[in-house]
Amino acid sequence: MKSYEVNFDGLVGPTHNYGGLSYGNVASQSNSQQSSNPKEAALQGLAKMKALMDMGFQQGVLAPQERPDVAALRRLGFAGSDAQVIERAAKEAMPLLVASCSASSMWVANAATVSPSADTADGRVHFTAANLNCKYHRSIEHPTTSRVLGAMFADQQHFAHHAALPAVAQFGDEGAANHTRFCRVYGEAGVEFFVYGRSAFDSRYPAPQKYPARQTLEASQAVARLHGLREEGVVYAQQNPSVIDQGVFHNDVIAVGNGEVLFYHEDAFLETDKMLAELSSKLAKVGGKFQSVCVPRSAVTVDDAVRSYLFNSQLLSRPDGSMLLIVPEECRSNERVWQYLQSLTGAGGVIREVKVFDLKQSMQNGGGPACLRLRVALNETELAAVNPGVIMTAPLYDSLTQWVERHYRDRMTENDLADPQLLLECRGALDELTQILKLGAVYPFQIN
Ligand code: SUG
Repeated sequence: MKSYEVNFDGLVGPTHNYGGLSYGNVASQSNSQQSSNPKEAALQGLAKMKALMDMGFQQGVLAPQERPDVAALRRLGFAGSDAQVIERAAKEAMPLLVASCSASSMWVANAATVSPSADTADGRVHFTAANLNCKYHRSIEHPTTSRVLGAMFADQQHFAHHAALPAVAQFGDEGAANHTRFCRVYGEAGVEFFVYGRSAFDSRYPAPQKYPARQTLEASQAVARLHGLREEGVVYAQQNPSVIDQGVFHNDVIAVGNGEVLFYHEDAFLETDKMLAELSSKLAKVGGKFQSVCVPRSAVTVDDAVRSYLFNSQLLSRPDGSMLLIVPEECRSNERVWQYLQSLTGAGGVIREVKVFDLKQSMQNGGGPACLRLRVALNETELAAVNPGVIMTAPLYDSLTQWVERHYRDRMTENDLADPQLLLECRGALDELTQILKLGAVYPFQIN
């Protein structure tokens, strides 16, 4: 049976802004308080989805969340009408209003961890929504994420959904941003690779000194158990704590894998050789031939990687078995990174082509091409069971583009977030979106 990697991209929501909310994420911190352009952000994302679809890849779309999140503000004690809740939060606790307005759900690599049916004990595709416990503005995403994923992958014969892990830092889980799957063919059993930043229950593991390690070993292990993965099909590795302290807040900022290939930076992991050997032997047991492409620090420094987002790229398989790398524009403007990419694609290895996309609006908050997509490997039968409303087509691209043009503002600053009109605008837009994507009622304003 045919199988595919389907990329579901997060549609950027209408409140996209630079709140400076993510300590440890260099871009988010350094662009804090700049004015943003939500319309441009959404169109840049849609252009990437369309381009991949046009290249022949399976592409889907994941809806944004209801923001401002008035219900979250109410839980923090702001009361009255919706307009009063926003007004009071703006007056008394602006940072909380900003957090409740973040469009951060666009980075759907953090929405969930997904295990394809060939890896799981019950032969279904398993999803665990990420608790995103490290940052308040992200920790409020998972209830709606679960409803949206449930509406996209509704068929219980093929899809199993798990609630987010307990909402404490010890089980901090950031989803697919720290999870990669290696396989020979998408529809066959593979090896799932979980990368964690620290252990919450075992003090022998080192930890970063400056910035938080968002993913714990215990969270990764819990996800593997929930999904029914075999021990032989799982590899755990620790991220190098010193790169977390240099701004590598997720593994997908320093490594990316696809098929039988891992593309990674020399400084990405601890005990790299041991980890590579385990990946290689476990992949061999399911018929795969592991291949690693290491980028030496002499060619690209960790700082270059963090600034250019070289590794936050999408590594995609082409029909002839070679691979294509989708990188952000920032890779072309970094001389060393661009030079490295020229030599990589010219060397006759597996990665043959690079395509550049302008995703500046998202990049300025620390979200590159790979952050914007959630990969779901599906066989033909499973793909047919996905809600067809969320699969990208030329007409869907047109409707979404027009929808963005109609509803999005082209400039947003902190002051705009305090405007109660924004809430009405967003709800109107999202109500229409759920009809376009045939999701049914998924947002708090639609179900309460
Ligand atoms: O969680 N930025 C996101 C970026 C997530 C990128 N995802 C992956 N690497 N997979 C984060 O730090 C910034 C929001 C703000 O500052 O307005 C933010 O949430």
